[in-house]
Amino acid sequence: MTALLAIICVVLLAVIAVQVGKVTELAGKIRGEEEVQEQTNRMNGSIGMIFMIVFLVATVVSAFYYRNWMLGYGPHEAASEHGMSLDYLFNVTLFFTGIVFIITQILLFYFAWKYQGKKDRKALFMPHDNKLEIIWTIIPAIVMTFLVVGGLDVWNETMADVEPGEEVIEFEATGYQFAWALRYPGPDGKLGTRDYTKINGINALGQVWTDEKNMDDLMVDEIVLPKGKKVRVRIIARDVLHNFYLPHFRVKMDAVPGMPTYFVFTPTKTTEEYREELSKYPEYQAPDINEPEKMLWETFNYELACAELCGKGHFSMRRLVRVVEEDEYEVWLNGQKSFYLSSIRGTDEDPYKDELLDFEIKERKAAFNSAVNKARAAVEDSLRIIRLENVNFETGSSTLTPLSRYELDNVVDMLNQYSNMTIEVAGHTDNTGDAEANQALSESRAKIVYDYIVARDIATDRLNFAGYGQDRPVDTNDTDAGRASNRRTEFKILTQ
Ligand SMILES: [Cu+2]
Repeated sequence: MTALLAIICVVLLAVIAVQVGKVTELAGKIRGEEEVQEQTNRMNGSIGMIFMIVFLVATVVSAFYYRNWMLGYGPHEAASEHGMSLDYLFNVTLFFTGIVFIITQILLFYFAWKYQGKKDRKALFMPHDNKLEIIWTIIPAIVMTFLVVGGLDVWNETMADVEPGEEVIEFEATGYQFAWALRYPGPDGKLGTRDYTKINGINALGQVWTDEKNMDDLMVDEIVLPKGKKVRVRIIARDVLHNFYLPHFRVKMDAVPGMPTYFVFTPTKTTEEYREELSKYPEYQAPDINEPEKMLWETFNYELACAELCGKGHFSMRRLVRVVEEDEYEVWLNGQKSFYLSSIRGTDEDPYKDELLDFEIKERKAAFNSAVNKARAAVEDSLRIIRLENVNFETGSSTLTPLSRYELDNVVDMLNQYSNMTIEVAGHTDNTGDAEANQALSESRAKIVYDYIVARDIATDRLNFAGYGQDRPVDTNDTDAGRASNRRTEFKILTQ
């Protein structure tokens, strides 16, 4: 129905246009072509003047009306050091081009009105005027020189890299369809190397795990930065062109596959300070549609966007940016766990799967020693038993897993330290399967541990071994967790 009405309207308008044309033609014939031409000229001139006034007023009024929503104006001062200079440069350019824009528009429409065609008016023939040429070449040239020189100065400041040895926080942003992978260097302050051939389902960046610098690198969901510190972002893309855009910091740089780019900037306002600024403007006193119990200024966040139309999921490349005071940044950074330790350690991807890292060896040794000290101090017999948490066997067999040797070495070290100590090594199983088989398995497992220790030059009269099968459970055999805790290797301090 609406479509039908619209079609009818269009047809009627076309009919009116044709009729007006016909009437004008007839009027021309009656009153004479020239008089009609003059009347049309007058009308065109006046309509032009009205258009000019409405257009200029609307331009200025709308810019004024929306000033507090625009980056660079009202509360939206730049939140970075170089951003202030960029905004200043933009405003200087806007000032000069604005003057030229308004003068040209006024002259354009005024001349069309003032010199409209009249019967006895003749056009002035002016093929060339040196004075005019000089004026409108020299003035723009001088203004342009100042703008370009000033602009270059700001450009060099904006694009400057860090000096060698300068203190800087560096992180890496990799754009891909459709998100950003954000990597921080961890406590060593250095980002580890990458190799595209290593990229797979869990190693999205192709980090090389044999490079020690990679082990403490963090993958984060949100960019957190301290106020007043220089930040350098390494920017790259994995598939197509993306663009790393932080509008509030006036940072914008292409992310190009295969060609690393960078941007250096210094945040000058924390998120809280920026919110505080916004709260002074009535535009931000309205409730947020998404969180009606909060005002717009309270829910403000800096953000990272992709400023390249990179595909249909482009919109989802938004990430939040949080600028905090330096001590809060330290707390945040220390609370993050390295990607290697949380997601790669122990998996098939891990080249160190079958060995412990230095800090893990130290941690386990400390835990073992404290258990030994506790047992040595105990009076009751049952408390003198130490469970070997990190001694494990392949399922159903008495083959030690590669990582078990570290714990067994701790046992050897203990026996060397307390030269009068004697122990009994004991194997236990859960109640799954045949009791006799379990008995045999527990015995052979205890024997393997015994053999390992004896092979490390501990006298055979200082230890013996026993298998107890499923007879001495320490937990229920009805749950997985219970059975796991019943399958165990332990030793008992007999004399110390
Ligand atoms: Cu993108």
